[in-house]
Amino acid sequence: MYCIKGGGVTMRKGRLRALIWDVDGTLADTERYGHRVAFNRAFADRGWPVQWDETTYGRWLRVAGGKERLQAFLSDLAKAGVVDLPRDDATIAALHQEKTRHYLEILGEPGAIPLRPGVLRLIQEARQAGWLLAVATTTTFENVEALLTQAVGPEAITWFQCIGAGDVVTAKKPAPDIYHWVLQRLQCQPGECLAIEDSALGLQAAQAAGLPTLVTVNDYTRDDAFPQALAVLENLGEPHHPAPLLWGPEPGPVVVTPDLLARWHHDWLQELSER
Ligand code: XBP
Ligand code: MG
Repeated sequence: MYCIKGGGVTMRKGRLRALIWDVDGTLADTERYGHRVAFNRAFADRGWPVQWDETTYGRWLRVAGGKERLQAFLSDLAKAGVVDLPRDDATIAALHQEKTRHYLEILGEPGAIPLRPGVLRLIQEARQAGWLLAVATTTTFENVEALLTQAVGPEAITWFQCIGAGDVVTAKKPAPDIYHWVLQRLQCQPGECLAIEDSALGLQAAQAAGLPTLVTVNDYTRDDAFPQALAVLENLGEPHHPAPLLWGPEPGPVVVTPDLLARWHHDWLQELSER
């Protein structure tokens, strides 16, 4: 392992040995019919005259973290003179707990929110390759556990050596803190890992921690800007259904495998060292 400098970050160059996964939008399309609906049910329970339609919710995704999103939204409504609802810390925390309960209920329905194409395959192939697996997410730990359990089974969470979730750090994405937290626990250097994200906020967080980052877009993030991503894809692809590549080091479509990632990762570090 040796040190290289480039793109404003210093990293130890090494072989790829860990995948760090974002959750919402990356492992699964959870926002539109999961989190959004859960927030709306929590508003309705209180009789509050607010609801997020699909488009408006998409705009509020620029604020990462459920509690932070609620706080920003309610402050905005008050500032605009629409409605002045309670938004002290205790109310936000209670409202967010109610939202989490609704979200877990939604995930409790069988087949509620499937994993995105290629996710389970790549997780299994990465395990076979002996790579470490981790999660770096803004969402609450129980949500990650429930998502993996309903989509795969109770064993899935144990495949991950480290789950960085929710309030384990105070500064949420786009701050790099959650990635630093995970890297420290994995005892890995950024240059030995690869992050998989779906949004500009997530990409910024991973890159600020020095991580090469693959992006799989969804309908809420398709128009985000993804400068310096390793590649930008529709999804991770399956052998019978390779994924269109929106931007990347080679022409698509592709099926993202450990071999492909190891090659892209190697070339990315090589290029960084030559800058
Ligand atoms: C996405 C988020 C989350 C969820 C809500 O996180 O911003 O805040 O929308 O989850 P990521 P909570 O893409 O990092 O997985 O309400 O549990 O915060
Ligand atoms: Mg995300």
